[in-house]
Amino acid sequence: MSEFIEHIAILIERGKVNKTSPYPPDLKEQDGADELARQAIDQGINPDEILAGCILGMDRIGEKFSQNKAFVPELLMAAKAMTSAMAHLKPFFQSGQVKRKGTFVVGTIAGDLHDIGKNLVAMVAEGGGFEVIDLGTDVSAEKYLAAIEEHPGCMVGMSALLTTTMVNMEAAIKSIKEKYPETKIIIGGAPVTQEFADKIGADGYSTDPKGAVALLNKNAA
Ligand code: B1M
Repeated sequence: MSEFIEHIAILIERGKVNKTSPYPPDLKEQDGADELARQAIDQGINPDEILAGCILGMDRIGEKFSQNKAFVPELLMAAKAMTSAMAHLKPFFQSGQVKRKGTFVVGTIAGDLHDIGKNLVAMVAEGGGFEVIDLGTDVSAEKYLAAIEEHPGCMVGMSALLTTTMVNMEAAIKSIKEKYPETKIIIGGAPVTQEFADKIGADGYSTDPKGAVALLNKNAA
């Protein structure tokens, strides 16, 4: 990996969005992921290589988050930096020049309005090279089914933060598996456990965004 791409990875890991961003204080007035991604494209660096640098940065902060060495604000800033770099790569994705690993339809389950964890999973998945279709919160089985119909071959993610709503995952999984038995479904959220995931027929469970992306990678392979 070139020094330039490693620099982009570091800026994303550190959550440095652009030159005017005051965060992190030690990088004040320095170029951020936004400027570096633009410069990389202008220099003719392959967009795949730029994306790999972005993913590496998100991967590193995701790992720190999993180990409790980084926290939600840092993950959010890294995701923001990643988004600013991705904006420059979007035209290449849209033209099909850069291949996404797959499509990930994600939402917070019916009855549940908590979305911070789900948003983190969505951001890290996008950083991990997946196209993310975020259905938002309070997502019914019907809404998941409509999204699967619209995105054939997608994987599905469900998040729940309440003991009263996690049970709604079971019915949603049942509906999806009845109509689209091949669809891989992963679940997570504070009250969810591996035991619960096994019981309701989910294909995977993760405690954090990094683990969720590892499951996506496994199922996309
Ligand atoms: Co609510 N709330 N809340 N709340 N809230 C909890 C969850 C609660 C534990 C607080 C408490 O009582 N101690 C409690 C649930 C109790 C229970 O069911 N056992 C609770 C309650 C009761 C409620 C209401 C019922 C309160 C009321 O109105 N009486 C109500 C319900 C509304 C509804 O959803 N219908 C309610 C409302 C709210 C707010 C709207 C005020 C707000 C949500 C704002 C928002 O999300 N935009 C809120 C908040 C902020 C919380 C707490 C404080 C924080 C949740 C959070 O965002 N954590 C929470 C208490 C707490 O956790 N300390 C609480 C940070 C987030 C990064 O973590 O979402 O767990 P989390 O995501 C993690 C992992 O779980 C994992 O990755 C993330 C990063 O590590 N993960 C996945 C998540 N989804 C995943 C999916 C995956 C894989 C991993 O694969 C697909």
